Amino acid sequence: MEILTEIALTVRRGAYSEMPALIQRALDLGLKPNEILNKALFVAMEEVGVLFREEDIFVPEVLLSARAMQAAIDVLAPHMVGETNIKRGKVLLGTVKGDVHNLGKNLVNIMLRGAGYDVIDIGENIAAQVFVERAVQEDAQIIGMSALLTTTMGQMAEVIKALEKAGLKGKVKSLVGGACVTQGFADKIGADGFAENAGQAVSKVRELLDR
Ligand code: B1M
Repeated sequence: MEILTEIALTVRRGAYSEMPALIQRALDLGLKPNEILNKALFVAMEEVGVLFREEDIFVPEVLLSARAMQAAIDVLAPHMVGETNIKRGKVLLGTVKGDVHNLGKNLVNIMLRGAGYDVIDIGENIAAQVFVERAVQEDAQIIGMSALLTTTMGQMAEVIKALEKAGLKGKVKSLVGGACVTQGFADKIGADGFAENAGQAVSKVRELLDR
């Protein structure tokens, strides 16, 4: 079986313990991390999402698939992070309150670090006020928020309101992303930037810091 197909199937089966050796084999064969992400891991998670929506699988199976994907990301991460000593700026990153999805956020983290940014990942289910407090504590120039649920994306607006209330809107920039988030939504809530994927998050951060 072709290795990318094997990786996708392994994510779907949620066989996380098989993942590190499989990803290493793909890297040894000369496949690039981006190819593995785009042609196997993302494709598999999309399929998992469809199976879940159609109730062919349930939360426990989805959790195993997520664990398999994280195991793959852990092996890929050192190959995605470039060697750089230049610190270009600091980004505070988290998944908004009510939301525990973290794979996309973790990828954004890896890509930003790879591009030379300092990243403080404050985790998942983070309240608006905590985003702002930690940004001040850490002296971050950008707050990056991830949301995967239509029921939690509104929390991004709460973070922006909290920034406004603290007199920090414009000083600390906001970047939003996640499967349910769009440029239109970002504009509506007054976010400074929107990125569709982890690669785009890097160019957006660069753009926001240059502004
Ligand atoms: Co959930 N889930 N889930 N889930 N889950 C979705 C999102 C869903 C679309 C599935 C479906 O119905 N087809 C659906 C949401 C529907 C909606 O709101 N419209 C859903 C639901 C309903 C739920 C629960 C409510 C289910 C339940 O309990 N009944 C529940 C909610 C829990 C909660 O958060 N409170 C739930 C739970 C879970 C698990 C815990 C089981 C697990 C998450 C485990 C984990 O993250 N560690 C899970 C998973 C895995 C998914 C799917 C299948 C995959 C998500 C994923 O990790 N994708 C998902 C279906 C789907 O998205 N197709 C689904 C891979 C990841 C790399 O992509 O996060 O989109 P993504 O990140 C992308 C971009 O969006 C972007 O970059 C990444 C790519 O480069 N990006 C950013 C992300 N964040 C960014 C931030 C940026 C910039 C770009 O700047 C700061």
